Amino acid sequence: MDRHFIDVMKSNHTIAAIATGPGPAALAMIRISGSDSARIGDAIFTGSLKPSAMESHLLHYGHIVDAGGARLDEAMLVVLRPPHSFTAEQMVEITCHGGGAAAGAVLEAALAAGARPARPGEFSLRAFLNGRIDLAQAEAVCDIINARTGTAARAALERLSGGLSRKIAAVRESLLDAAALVESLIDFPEEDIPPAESGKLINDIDRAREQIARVLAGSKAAMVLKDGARVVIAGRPNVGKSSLFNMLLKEEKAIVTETPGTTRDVLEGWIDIGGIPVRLFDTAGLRDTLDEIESHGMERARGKLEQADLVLLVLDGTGPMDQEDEKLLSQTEKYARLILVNKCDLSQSLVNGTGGSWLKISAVTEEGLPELESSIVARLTDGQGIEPGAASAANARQAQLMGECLKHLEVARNGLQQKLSYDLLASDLKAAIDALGQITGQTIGDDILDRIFEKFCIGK
Ligand SMILES: Nc1nc2c(ncn2[C@@H]2O[C@H](COP(=O)(O)OP(=O)(O)OP(=O)(O)O)[C@@H](O)[C@H]2O)c(=O)[nH]1
Ligand SMILES: [Mg+2]
Repeated sequence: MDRHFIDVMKSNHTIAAIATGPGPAALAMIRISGSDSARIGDAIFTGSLKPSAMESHLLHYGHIVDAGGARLDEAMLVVLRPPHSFTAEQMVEITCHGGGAAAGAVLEAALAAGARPARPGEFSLRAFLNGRIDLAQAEAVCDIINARTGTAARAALERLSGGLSRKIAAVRESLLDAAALVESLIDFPEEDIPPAESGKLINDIDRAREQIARVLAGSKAAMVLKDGARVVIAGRPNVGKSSLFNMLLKEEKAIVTETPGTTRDVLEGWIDIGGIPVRLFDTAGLRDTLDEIESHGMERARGKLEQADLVLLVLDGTGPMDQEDEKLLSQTEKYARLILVNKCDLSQSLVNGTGGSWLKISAVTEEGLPELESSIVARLTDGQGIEPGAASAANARQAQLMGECLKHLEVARNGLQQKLSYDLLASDLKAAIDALGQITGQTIGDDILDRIFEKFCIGK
């Protein structure tokens, strides 16, 4: 069987990687971590001081050289002595010129001097294994790198700072105290257990349930902030879908004309709506048609509807509701949707037959835009809204573990009320504590660590 990726990563070999992205750039950064990092620095850096003689955290100018002493690039080098580095190990960070060639040559030199190429997430894994950050914080590192909006980055930074971890740790501590109390009661005959103890346990469990439920309740918003959402604009031809798309995108990307059937292909663009990264799609107008090209476009539009987190169904407010509108209203009922009545800057004759809450907008004058944006945020977050500072489960793994914790606590509470055995209670509490421990990484198997860290990028 293959050796666990984690086993390889747990070895303390000194590792190196380019931490910055590929492509032309002013600067690039190469990271080296492990007890040999300063020695490797000595072999590849020439300047007024050898890295092994440098003071920690002070930047030095010099050149990176190959084994024969030939200069590869100009560089700045810093040595970070343990435990004050990202990995809590000795680290060397080299800033050289950007673009693949210079950074690649510096990395090659570090590898030739004895470093091993780092695997994806290996620096973060070492930070976790060395106790610098917990697992929820390591996941937040990944989330910051992948954040598409400033708000999403801020929410991830809050998790990296330990916002979520502290909440989980506090509940876990209180449950550990409760479990200790239960252990002390196990040998008591049932009838001798003081009622005060049992009341305290119920209170402790209820408080833990409440706190975890609160953290879990914000998870929809936290996840949509992190993962983004797919929002699809759909409707009959000529109702103003492409105009709305351009307005939200703040760019004249889609062709807009008075001729129905203008848009054929699906167009897309990323926008920030209330901090949520939204992948917005403009689609071909839906109607009965014999035109082959238009039919293909409509097929694509219907495909996009299936994948949408939210559909913006656009109606034209200037004409009366017709059969096509009725048909689209019923066809899109199964999707999460907002119904928009467009062209509200012109005289209106559309009557809201269903009495539902339809939003009036104008893709020309931008009337109704703030209401539209806040409605989109509300729908995408199940009404929770966006709070980047809130500590919430930010991925399916964390949410699932919180759900498991709640389930075990509920069983424990019911058992207490029914005066079931304290042995059972102890095992329910232990299961709840373990679930929380897996969120922060105190109790977690190597296979799960494998799965989490392999998703990271190299150099992080
Ligand atoms: N006055 C006014 N005109 C609008 C508004 N929105 C769109 N229009 C006009 O309506 C016409 C159709 O707009 P488009 O955005 O191309 O409509 P569409 O739904 O994308 O049409 P297809 O791509 O053909 O399905 C254009 O002449 C737009 O200028 C609006 O809010 N007010
Ligand atoms: Mg269009």
